[in-house]
Amino acid sequence: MTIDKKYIDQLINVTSKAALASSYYIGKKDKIAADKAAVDSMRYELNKMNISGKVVIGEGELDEAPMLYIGEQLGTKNGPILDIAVDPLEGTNFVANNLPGALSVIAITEKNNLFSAPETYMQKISTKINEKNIVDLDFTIKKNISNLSDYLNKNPENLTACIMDRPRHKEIINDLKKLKVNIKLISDGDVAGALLVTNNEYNVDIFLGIGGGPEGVLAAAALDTFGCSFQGRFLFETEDDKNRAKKMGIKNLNKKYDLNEIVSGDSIFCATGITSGDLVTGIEINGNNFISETLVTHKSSDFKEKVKLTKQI
Ligand code: VTB
Repeated sequence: MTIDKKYIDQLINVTSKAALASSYYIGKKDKIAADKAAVDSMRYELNKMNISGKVVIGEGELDEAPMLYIGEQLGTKNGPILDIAVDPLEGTNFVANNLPGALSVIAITEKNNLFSAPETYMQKISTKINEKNIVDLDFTIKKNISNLSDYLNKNPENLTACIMDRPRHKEIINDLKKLKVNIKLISDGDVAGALLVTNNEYNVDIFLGIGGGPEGVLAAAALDTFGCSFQGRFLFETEDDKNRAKKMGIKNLNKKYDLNEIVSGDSIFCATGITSGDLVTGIEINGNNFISETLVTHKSSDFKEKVKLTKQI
């Protein structure tokens, strides 16, 4: 079974409209309003689609954030049953402060093919290669870099690692420095960070570190089509996190997941730029029209392109 190509255009429309809605808050120092604008637009557009969609990765659970919450049903119910992961505004700080890299992101799969997880942190690693036992979450940084260096036939000083700038990454960053690996530090936005391994134009060989779990699942959906590797381990730290995970059917809380355990089968992924960043350019308003750029992947048709769209506001 595959997901019909016709949904590609419809999803580009969904993330483009959400990006436009959020773009009105660029530089307005209001993360909440920027997020709400993207969420409301995304829900409105998804509800027009002939699908029977269920949010499996969203903006929290019903009791805590009643906006595109996990379990929410979307669409006219007149169409295929799909799992949906959303991050209507990835990089709230970017929009609030007019910084590069804000995205509106969605991924869909067929029913039960997208990992359903509560919002917790996730330890992640992604690389441009798709080969087992070269790079692994359980290996030391030294072993990963040495294996990657051998595999790519590049000295560590010619490798670049992307990682979020967080105190929790101090040790990893120190290890990378000792190995003379170039480091690309990002302040937020680790969906985009993980996707920088997908094309040599970004000059990133490996992405690693701890970021949001939902962002990990979304990135995995795109990395699958690009044939890149991804591994993630959810970090359930509090008792509350552990209980929520168990309620969602997660038995082994320490499990390391390979890409295809997080996303399987066919998928479509769309990430539209709100502010311009490494991956895509931001929303441009031109009179009554707006122009969006969306990174799109569709697994079964091996489609992976950046799509520019001009639409009436
Ligand atoms: C990341 C990143 C987000 O949160 O998941 C990160 O992709 C993780 O949380 O853009 P911390 O900020 O607590 O490290 C964001 O930076 C913001 O939602």
